[in-house]
Amino acid sequence: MGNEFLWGVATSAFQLEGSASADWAAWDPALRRNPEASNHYKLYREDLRLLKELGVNAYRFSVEWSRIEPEEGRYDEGAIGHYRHIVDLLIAHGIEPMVTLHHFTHPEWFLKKYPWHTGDSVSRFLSFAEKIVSKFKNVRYWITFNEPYVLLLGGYMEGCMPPGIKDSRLALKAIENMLVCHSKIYDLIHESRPDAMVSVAHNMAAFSPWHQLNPSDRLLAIIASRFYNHSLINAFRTGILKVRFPFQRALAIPVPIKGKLDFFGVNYYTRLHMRFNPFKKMGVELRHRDLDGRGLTDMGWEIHPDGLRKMIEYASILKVPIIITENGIATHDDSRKINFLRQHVTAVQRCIKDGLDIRGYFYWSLVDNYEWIHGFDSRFGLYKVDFESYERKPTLAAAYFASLIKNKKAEESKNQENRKNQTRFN
Ligand code: IFM
Repeated sequence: MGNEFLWGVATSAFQLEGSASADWAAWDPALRRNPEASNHYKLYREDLRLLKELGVNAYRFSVEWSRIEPEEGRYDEGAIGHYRHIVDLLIAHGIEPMVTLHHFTHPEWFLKKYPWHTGDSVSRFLSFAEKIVSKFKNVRYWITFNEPYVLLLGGYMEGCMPPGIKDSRLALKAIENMLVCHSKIYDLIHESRPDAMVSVAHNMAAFSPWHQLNPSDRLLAIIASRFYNHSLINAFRTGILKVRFPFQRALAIPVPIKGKLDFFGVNYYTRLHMRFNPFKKMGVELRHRDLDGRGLTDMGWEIHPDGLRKMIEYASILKVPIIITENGIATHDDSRKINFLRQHVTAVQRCIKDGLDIRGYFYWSLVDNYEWIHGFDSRFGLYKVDFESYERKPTLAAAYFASLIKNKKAEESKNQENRKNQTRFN
C-alpha cells in the first residue's frame, strides 16, 4: 500500500457491535433491546467483504476498549486477537487500516473511577493505548481521539452523553487530559513506526448568523467557529488551547500537542445557524435551516457541501495533509444519499484542483448502525441493516460509491502513467 489517495468508509466498534461492559450500554435504554447493535462482532467477515465490493482502499474503524479491558488491568486477549484479525484481513486484501483508539465509549470501571476530568485518567488510558500500539505494529494510520469536542459538549456541558456532567470547568480539565494522552500516544506510535500517520478526527461545522445583518448573530457565529473549529487546530499549531465561551472570560491552557500531527482528520456533516436569544443557555440559540433548498437530513441536519471546503481551508493552516475522516448523511432515501456523496466528493476534488493537500475521503458509514442518543433509525449506511435479522442489503449509494472510486482510481493511474511518460521523454 503506497501513498495513493485513500478512498474509504469509517465506522466505530461500539456503534456496530455494542459491548456489555461499556458506559453507553447502561446509559441508553435503546441498547437494552438491541445490545449487539449491527451484530458486526459476529458478522465482521461479511462486512469486510462489503469493503471489497465497494473497492475501497482504506477502512477506518475503532477498537472497543471495554471489550479489550472489561475489568481494570484484565486484558481479554481474545478481543485483542479479534481486532488484530481484522487488521490482518484488511492488509491481506490491500486495504489500509486506520485505527481509532477512542471513539466516545469507555469501560464502565474507567468512567466510575477515572473520568477524564481526573488526573489518573491519563495513565489509565495510556496503559490501554500502549497495549494496543504494541500489538498493532502493522498499522500505519491512527486516530487517537474521535471528536474530542463532541465528548466535551455532550458529556461535560450538555450532559447528554456519559459521564453526564454539566460543568464547563471540568470540561476543560477533561480536554486537557485527553490532549496530554494524544501527545504521549503520538510519541509512542512513532517509536514503533517512524512512518506512522497520526491525528485526531475533529468534528467541524459551518456556522452562520441566523440573520446575516444582525451584529449579535454575526458575533455569535464567529465565536462559535473560533471555539468549535479553530481552537483545537490552533492548539496543534501553538501548544495553547484558547477557549472563550459566550459571555465568559477567555482562557489559555497550555497543552503539549504542538506539531504532534502527521495529518489532520476532518469530520464534516453540516451547517448551523446562530442567533442571540436571552432565554437560551449562554444566550445562544442554534438551528439547522434549509437555506440552500437541498432539504434537511432525517436527523434534521442541513446539507451544505460548501461548508466542507471552508473546513478544509481552516484546517490547511496546519500545513499537514488533510484527510476527510468522516462525511455522511442519515437518510432512508437512496437518491439523497447519492446526491450527498456526489456533492461532497466534488467539493473535495475542487479543493485538490486548487492545490489544497487532501489525501483521503472516508464516507460515514459502511452499514447502518447505532447513532448514539438517536438510536437505530438514523440510516447512515451504504448498506441497509435489518435490525431483526441483521441482513445487509446494498443501498443504491453503495453501487454509486463503488463506481465513483473505480473511475477516480482509473483517472489517477492514467495520470501517473502520463507523468511517467513525460519524465521518460524529457
Ligand atoms: O455516528 C457519529 C460518529 O460516531 C461520530 N461522528 C458523527 C457521526 C454521525 O453523527
